[in-house]
Amino acid sequence: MRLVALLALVVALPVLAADKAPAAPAAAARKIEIKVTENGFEPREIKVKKGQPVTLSFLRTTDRTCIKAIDIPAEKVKGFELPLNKPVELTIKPAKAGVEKFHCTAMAMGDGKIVVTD
Ligand SMILES: [Cu+2]
Repeated sequence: MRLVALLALVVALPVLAADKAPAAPAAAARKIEIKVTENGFEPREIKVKKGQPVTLSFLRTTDRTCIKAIDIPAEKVKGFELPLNKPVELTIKPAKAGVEKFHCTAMAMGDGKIVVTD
């Protein structure tokens, strides 16, 4: 009886471990918080690694600027809405080193920079 239970456990363990494996990569995305205040983007410049997914968490805390939606042309992001006082997340995976700019959709203002390094 005891042997059967032990065998069942030995058989079940690798299955349980295998079940959990696919969830790991999603947790790997680094998160960077960017606020949109009366001063614009804070921080205005962020640094990321090429080929590594990064989640940008935007929180707009003011209605007094024109930054209510943003574009990141290099990532083909256009008109990404930033609701007031509600964090929104956007995951990108920069493919090459360099500087990717982000700015308000309305007037291309804000001068945000994503510095992508090798
Ligand atoms: Cu603007």
